[in-house]
Amino acid sequence: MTNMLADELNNIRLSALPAIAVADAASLEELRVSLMGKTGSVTQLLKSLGNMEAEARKAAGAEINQLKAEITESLATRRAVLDAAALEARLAAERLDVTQPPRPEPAGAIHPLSRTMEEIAAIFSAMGFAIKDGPDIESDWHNFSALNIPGHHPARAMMDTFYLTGGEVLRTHTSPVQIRTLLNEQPPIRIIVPGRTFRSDHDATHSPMFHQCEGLVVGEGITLGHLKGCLTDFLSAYFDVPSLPVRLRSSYFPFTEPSMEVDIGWNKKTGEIGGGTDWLEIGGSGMVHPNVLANCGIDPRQYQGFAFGVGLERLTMLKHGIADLRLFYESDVRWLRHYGFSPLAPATLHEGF
Ligand code: 2U9
Repeated sequence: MTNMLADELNNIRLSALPAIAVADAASLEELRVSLMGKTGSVTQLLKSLGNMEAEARKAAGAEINQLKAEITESLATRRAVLDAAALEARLAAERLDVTQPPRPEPAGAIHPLSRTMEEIAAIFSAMGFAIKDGPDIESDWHNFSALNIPGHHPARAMMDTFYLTGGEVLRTHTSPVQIRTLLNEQPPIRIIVPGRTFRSDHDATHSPMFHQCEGLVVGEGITLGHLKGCLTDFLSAYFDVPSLPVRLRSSYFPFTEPSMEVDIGWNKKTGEIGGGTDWLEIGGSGMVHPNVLANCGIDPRQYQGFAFGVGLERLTMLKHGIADLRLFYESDVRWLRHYGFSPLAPATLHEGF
């Protein structure tokens, strides 16, 4: 090895290694390129080996490669130090304080109709009723004929609905679910059916889509006394009035015989439920018509039943002082914020049952 080469190697070593040891990320890359890149000084020295005699090349090659190894190692050491420092800095900058309280996000609200359904479900569950549901689209038979409403019956006009091209209808009441239950299960049966219903009606007090909850009890020896007791317990719990006056008033439905409107006592002037001497219609009821039981394969001489129906919008409006039915469906978040219920405050009315 010539003295000249030895000096050059030494110069590179003395200038490169201390520079690498203190370089930042950008200058480290510059140093790497200037030393080991295609035209870097160490690379040039390696290339110059080609012009040497075999003997000299062996000695020089070993020295240059030794320098190359030292530089490679110090580059790697410095890079590792810089990477670790960069990671530390990032971890410090992106630190999350998990003990910080959450931002006050606007909470969602339970729609008043859903709340009413939950309350009714809670009350009837405590009385041993099961909760059923079924399809919105029904056959003519399940919605009308099975319920003792034949094709020519004027009740069909009162329950005008939306007819689908295949002959099905949007159900006008939840009663088809009771029909399905009577077809599939044996008495004793105790069910309520909350759900969406449809009629071809649209004005301030009627919506083409609305909600009902119907109930059905079928067993041996079921009487009108059971019907009145059950409705009285339900209505007093729902309106939170312990001795709510309940009156059954004679009426007509094709699927019940006898049939009765259900009224509760209130004060028409003040709107107070349970007080006063006025009566307010709240739903319908009756003893299940023998034809309906027979249509479902249940012997009406052995089994009797009672049924009832209430409108959920009406029950909700009365309890919470909501004046206009149409507001239920407008999805106005200001209305929902006012009349909605906290998801964290579940129905508690049935406490004490
Ligand atoms: C079966 C047998 C009998 C369900 C009943 C009513 C009376 C009734 C109305 C209340 C307000 C509908 O939403 S509303 O307009 N409902 O008056 N519903 S008896 O009777 C049945 C149901 C199913 C198998």
